[in-house]
Amino acid sequence: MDIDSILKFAAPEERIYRHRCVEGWSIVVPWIGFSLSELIKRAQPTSKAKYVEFTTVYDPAQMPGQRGSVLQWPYVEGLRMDEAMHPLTLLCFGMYGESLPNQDGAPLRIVVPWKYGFKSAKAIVRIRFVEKQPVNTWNVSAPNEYGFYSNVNPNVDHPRWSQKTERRLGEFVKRPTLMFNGYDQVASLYSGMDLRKNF
Ligand SMILES: Nc1nc2c(c(=O)[nH]1)N[C@H]1C(S)=C(S)[C@@H](COP(=O)(O)O)O[C@H]1N2
Ligand SMILES: [Mo]
Repeated sequence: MDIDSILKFAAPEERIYRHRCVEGWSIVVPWIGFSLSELIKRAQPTSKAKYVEFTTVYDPAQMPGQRGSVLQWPYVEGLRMDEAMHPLTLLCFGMYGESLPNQDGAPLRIVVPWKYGFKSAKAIVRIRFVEKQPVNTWNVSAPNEYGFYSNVNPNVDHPRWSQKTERRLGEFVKRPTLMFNGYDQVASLYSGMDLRKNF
């Protein structure tokens, strides 16, 4: 599927989402896109597909940060199929009323508003449906600090800092962090799961 046909799968929507970084700051962003489910439906994965894996651009000539080994490149992220199909999961190609700037993940990224920011893979070049849980880049880098699920959760601290509060960019006083970043409608995806173990 080429980018021009993907962009025509559904009408673009503006979605104003809270974004909570794992490092304790947050921002509200007006994204443009449509539900990732629109693309997945057209790809027609079989019932063997349990997860979706996103591989992103690796181009050290253009992206000097990739010349070092801060992380294992390319940056890879993943979602469980039901998370990827959730209507809140956005396939994103714009923000602030304009097309997505390169640094925010042009031409295509995902935005998963109830998870920490690093789950929202930018500059996607390949999407695969897989049986096994994808290995995500930050989890490879520090498995005890960054899990696969990474749902925003004020009750599960990062090993090096509290996740109970956050600083909204531009504000001085910290605000309380909300479970699932306030997107309670996703809670049923995790019923019966120990979110302390599956951090
Ligand atoms: N391809 C790619 N996607 C990525 C990253 C990255 O390094 N490479 N960083 C992640 C992290 S840690 C965050 S906080 C968000 C930042 O998105 P923004 O640059 O639009 O603010 O992108 C995520 N997606
Ligand atoms: Mo981040």
